[in-house]
Amino acid sequence: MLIRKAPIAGLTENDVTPKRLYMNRRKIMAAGGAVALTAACSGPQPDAEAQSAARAGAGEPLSFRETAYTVSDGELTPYDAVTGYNNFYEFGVGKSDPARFADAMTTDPWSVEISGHAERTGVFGLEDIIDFNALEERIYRLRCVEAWSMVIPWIGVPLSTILEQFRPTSDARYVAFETYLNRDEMRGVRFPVLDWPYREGLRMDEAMHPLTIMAVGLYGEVLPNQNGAPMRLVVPWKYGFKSIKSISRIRFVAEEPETSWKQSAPREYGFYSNVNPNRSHPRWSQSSERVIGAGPFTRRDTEMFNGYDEVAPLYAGMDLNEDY
Ligand SMILES: Nc1nc2c(c(=O)[nH]1)N[C@H]1C(S)=C(S)[C@@H](COP(=O)(O)O)O[C@H]1N2
Ligand SMILES: [Mo]
Repeated sequence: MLIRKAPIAGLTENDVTPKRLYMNRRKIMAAGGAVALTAACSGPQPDAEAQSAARAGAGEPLSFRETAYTVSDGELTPYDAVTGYNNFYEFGVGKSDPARFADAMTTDPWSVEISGHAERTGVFGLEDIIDFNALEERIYRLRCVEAWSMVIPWIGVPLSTILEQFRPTSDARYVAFETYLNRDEMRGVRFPVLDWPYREGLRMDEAMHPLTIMAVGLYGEVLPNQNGAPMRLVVPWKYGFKSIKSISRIRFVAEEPETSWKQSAPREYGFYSNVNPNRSHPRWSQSSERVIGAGPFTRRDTEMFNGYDEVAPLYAGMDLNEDY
């Protein structure tokens, strides 16, 4: 078996998920169904010490449960594309800038400020708000509004399990998120491409939807910085830009919050950012998407809600050409 790094004390070989093996297991799963895989992969839960060690560095292995959310039909995007072709403008606007420069970001220790309409607020450590013994894998397609997409095995927890801990009040109709901002560590924020810090938001029901996760890993490992370590949203039925990286602030608010992309170009990027193949971006079509990692000419038709039809009731009565 292929192990790049020595296993961490407390983790057995079974907990380590090298990428090649991962890929092979995925192929077996495609052939043999998910049930057998779940049995083959459920290992012992490592203790808390091993868990905090495991999250100490990008690329260290994480333990997680397989879940039924292997809802995407596509092949997994190769690891090198997932971690080498990124949007993280705080480190530059080039696709390879995040992989080159995001290592400068300090992600441990990490604290998150929780404020607004909730009974419990304050500053919390990453381990206080995420249960590293309850991680699950979700294979989701992330689609950028630039009309490309990737299929990524994310590791994380439902966002609802995080938000519930703070007991939001009935005034909390939206949740606003902010990315960490450090001018010494982020070479891209010298340029006013966006109004920093990067901001995003969800309506409360979108945030609490079981498909919405806070990811802490991918491909069985702690998130690399370029993918938004130590925690980032993944909202699979929306444009990738809703999936805000390296979150350091969460606010429960009554009004629709400002979001960075909408603020920078309101005609191009809306608050809802739902994948809607019928609504073109003003400068290009959204009807099909380039499949990253699959060769330059491989495209697929873009699906409404990225194929996650179960979210349609959230938008009943809204015109998604208007509320884009
Ligand atoms: N803080 C922050 N979060 C961000 C971005 C960013 O520039 N800064 N880019 C967004 C966009 S446009 C996309 S498509 C996804 C890309 O995620 P990935 O690099 O992990 O594939 O991150 C989103 N989250
Ligand atoms: Mo994007």
